[in-house]
Amino acid sequence: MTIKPLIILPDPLLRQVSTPVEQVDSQIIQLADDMLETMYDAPGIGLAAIQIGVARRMLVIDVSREDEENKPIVFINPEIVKTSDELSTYEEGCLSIPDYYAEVERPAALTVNYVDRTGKQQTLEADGLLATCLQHEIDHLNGVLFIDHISRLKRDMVIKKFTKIAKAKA
Ligand code: GNR
Ligand code: NI
Repeated sequence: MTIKPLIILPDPLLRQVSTPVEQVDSQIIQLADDMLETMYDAPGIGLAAIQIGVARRMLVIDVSREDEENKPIVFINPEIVKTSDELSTYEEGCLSIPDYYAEVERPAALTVNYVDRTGKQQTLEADGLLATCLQHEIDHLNGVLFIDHISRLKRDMVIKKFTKIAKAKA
């Protein structure tokens, strides 16, 4: 397992649409394990493959509390098949947009079909933080960031700030 460097805004990779995983082979399992190690190291509660530069439809999540044992979940080719009419608001952050947080409203619950780390088709019903995190990660697979769900003024300010930082480092 390897900790990989994180892709940071405004890297255009974050806007790329990821492609489906065709087969869960040893390379994909290795990628999932690297993603988990990178997520725990950050630390974060979720990570999409594109955040370490791999444009495949894969994400990992662990929303267990610190005083609980780890509950890693690997989602391959996730598809949202149902969302609740009820909405909920969470303060979101993103490992690719360090130290910026904003409230985002999303469906409070959803049902997701996906392939697990063993190649088996699964269905999961989620609510609470897991539902929010799943939607945040599935957005990444489509090149969408949580700042796309806030006001244009705020979004433009964040992008401007991170563009400046990237230029100063270049
Ligand atoms: O670590 C993370 N925390 C978080 C908090 C609220 C809503 C979504 C998230 S996901 C984020 C990690 C990340 O950037 N995943 O793409
Ligand atoms: Ni994110």
